[in-house]
Amino acid sequence: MNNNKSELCKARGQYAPKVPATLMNGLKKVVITKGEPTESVADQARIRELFPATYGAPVVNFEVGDVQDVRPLNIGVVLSGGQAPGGHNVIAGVYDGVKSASDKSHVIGFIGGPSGLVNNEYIEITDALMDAYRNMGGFDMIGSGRTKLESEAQFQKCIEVAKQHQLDGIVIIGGDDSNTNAAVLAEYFVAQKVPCAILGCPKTIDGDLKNQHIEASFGFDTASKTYAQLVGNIQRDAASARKYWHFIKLMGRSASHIGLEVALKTQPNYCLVSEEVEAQSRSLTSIVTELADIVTARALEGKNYGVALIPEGLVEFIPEVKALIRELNDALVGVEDEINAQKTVAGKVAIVNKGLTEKSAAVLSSLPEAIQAQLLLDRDPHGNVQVSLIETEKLLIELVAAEVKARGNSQVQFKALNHFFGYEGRCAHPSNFDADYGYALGMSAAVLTQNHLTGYISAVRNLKDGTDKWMAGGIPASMLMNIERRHGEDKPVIQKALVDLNGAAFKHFATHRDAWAKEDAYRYPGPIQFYGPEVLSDAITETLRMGC
Ligand code: FBP
Repeated sequence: MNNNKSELCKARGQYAPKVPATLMNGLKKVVITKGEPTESVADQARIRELFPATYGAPVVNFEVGDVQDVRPLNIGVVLSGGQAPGGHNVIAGVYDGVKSASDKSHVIGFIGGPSGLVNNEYIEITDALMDAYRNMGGFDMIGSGRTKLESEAQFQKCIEVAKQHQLDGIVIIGGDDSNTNAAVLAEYFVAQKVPCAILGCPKTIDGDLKNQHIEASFGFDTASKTYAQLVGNIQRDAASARKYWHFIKLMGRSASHIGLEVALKTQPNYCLVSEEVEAQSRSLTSIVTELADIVTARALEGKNYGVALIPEGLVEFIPEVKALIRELNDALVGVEDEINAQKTVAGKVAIVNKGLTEKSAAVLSSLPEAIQAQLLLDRDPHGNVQVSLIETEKLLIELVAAEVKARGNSQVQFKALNHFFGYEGRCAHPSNFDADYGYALGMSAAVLTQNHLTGYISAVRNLKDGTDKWMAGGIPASMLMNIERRHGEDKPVIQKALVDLNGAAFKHFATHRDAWAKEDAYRYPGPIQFYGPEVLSDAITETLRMGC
């Protein structure tokens, strides 16, 4: 436990998260109401077949009322995947929730993510430990990991662990893949008649775990506000120094929600939205041409500076690179040792080329060597390309510089700096929104456990309105499932939410971007405010405000 607390940490430790009215009086005063049976978002017959025990469960809402069956609860919590501000508050919500039912309740935290659950590596959460992490960023209280729960042997170990600790519930706090794992585990536990609820909580800074029922994932608010502050600062520097273009890659593995949100907050000269790139089948060349056009037009107005935002996942949405990555994922299988033994990138490429079509081999060889090397790196345990390691911002600078040079206009001075804002935002102090939202999600998970509900994801809705109007409850995870092709197999997975090109947020951006490219319409959001006028301290994201 770190006792070297800054003044802000001390002050934030005292912050009491605001909770929806139904959760205000603890677990003894929350009853549930159940809606109609539900269906999955797609592939209903197949999902029903794969989740016979948990499919069709109703949406659950909470109401204030007296609970008859109040008992101590034991819950295990797991943090899964990338850090997101608000994670410690989910644990605090679970902790305070079960303690409000009985002071004999226990919470244990599994260490290092799902592997901690499988290997029974855990820590008892005490008052002192919990108090040290209330409203703090990061996941360092228990750590996180990306181990995929998929094998029967892992599930069996989870059962042994649940029985050993007499757990009433296990709460898996994660993104779409982790919540999918939670749903599969819930189904397995029911089939094996293990009376321990398995619940999910929507976490990810990427903002892509949302739908009609889950309005946002926690972490998106703080991360996008942190990046917006940094982008605003750079815009001011660019407008002051008037000598650099700044190419800024923003985290967000697949979807461009973060890029779009930051663009709405800061109004930069350029922002790519990967979903649009894919929808329009845009090539890398066309992106470079467009950027070079903007650089040139601004230079002719005497503005040899600007700011361009690039979503982290871009390369996977450019059709020719997407096809290349798909082929690489197969071509890399079985030749890892041979590739690792090669000392040069050219040597590695020569090996992998044997498994590529002529077109993809040509795309690979057209990329700078550093990018080739990054594309050949190992995939994460869920099979994802590690896009945070691919330096798309440098690639674009290199290609735009070459294009500008080829055009030969001496008025255009293209000097560019690259930035990647990713890890800077994932562990920031949670905004009030994420502190409140995470806490409410955790408490909701405790209520679901109290009611023996399994295979649910904690859900808090009406997030656009103040916390007093928030509605807490649970959504059956099977409702969010569809079948997708993963590693050559059809798998049930929670649908990832990409940017809706017909949504208000994207439309606002699309309407204004041409003006933003020419003028300096920069906005400077400044740092997250924790205190002071609510319009500042409790501001929600543009994405949420616009209902996207
Ligand atoms: P989750 O989907 O697990 O929330 O992680 C999101 C993320 O922060 C992405 O934005 C990023 O591409 C990735 O994690 C980075 O992964 P790692 O934590 O392994 O560096």
